[in-house]
Amino acid sequence: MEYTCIKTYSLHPGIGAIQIHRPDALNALSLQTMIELVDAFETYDADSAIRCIVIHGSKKAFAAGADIKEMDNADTVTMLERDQFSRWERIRQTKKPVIAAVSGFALGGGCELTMLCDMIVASDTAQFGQPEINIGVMPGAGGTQRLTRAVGKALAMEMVLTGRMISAQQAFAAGLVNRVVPVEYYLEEAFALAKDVAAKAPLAARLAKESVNKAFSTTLEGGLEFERKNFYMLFSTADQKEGMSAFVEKRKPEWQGK
Ligand code: DAK
Repeated sequence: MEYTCIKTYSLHPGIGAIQIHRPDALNALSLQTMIELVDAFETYDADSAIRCIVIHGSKKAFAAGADIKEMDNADTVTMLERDQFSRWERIRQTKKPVIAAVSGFALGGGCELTMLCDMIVASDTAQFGQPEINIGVMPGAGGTQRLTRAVGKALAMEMVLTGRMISAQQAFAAGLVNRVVPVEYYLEEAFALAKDVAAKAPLAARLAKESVNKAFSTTLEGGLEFERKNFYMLFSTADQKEGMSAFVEKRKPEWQGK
């Protein structure tokens, strides 16, 4: 697929990068942007050379939300027919670890997109918010659910009901982001984290990601059972043998992803 709203590139081995690129609209997530994002995520997910994905926008905006200019005249049927939700679901189903590198605005769908990722590296200029209430609606891609789980009811309720943004430091204090770094270094920091993740055994990373995410959709008992099965499953991989032998032999493991 030819991309017009995003760019994809790979500067480091094992790491697939996606840049949302609609500078005139603060990277608003238009329908076309979502179609391209799904394609980029699925392409990287299917590529065995890629072990971690980094998504970012520009210094000014990660993404200022869904494209309001595409929604202002839409009715319920149009919104249902566009079936945007299925695209968000497809992104959520990415099996490889995904890191969001966020600078500037991450609002509405932009904030929701960061929360679909597994880790968030924020620049000190990042601002997170769910301002949908200011335009007469409410979050529609997980904002009321994932934000509440990430930052707790008090702050989520305040953000969703007032539309106010929080700073990167507030987001860090609330547990929404992994770290905050000066804006000059946020991409470097995100890629350093991605390199660390990409150096691990791919199947273990995939099942570990799946297991952590399971904690958000099941009981503790169900989650522990899920975790246990994934743990046992890794004992039938070549990488488990390699990882443990390498430890015993005091050498660096070489992963096959098998
Ligand atoms: N959509 C379209 N255009 C946008 C945009 C957006 N969300 N945000 C900014 N822009 C455009 C502006 O219209 C402006 O374009 P021109 O007028 O120059 O043509 C350009 O980007 C620069 O924006 P500003 O001039 O406004 O820049 P400022 O620095 O003054 O202000 C701002 C920055 C981020 C505070 C402001 O632009 C703003 O408030 N933007 C809107 C933020 C917002 O309300 N976001 C939430 C949108 S609703 C769904 C899944 C998800 C969603 C919905 C459904 N399904 C699964 C069904 C998500 C919904 C949303 O995200």
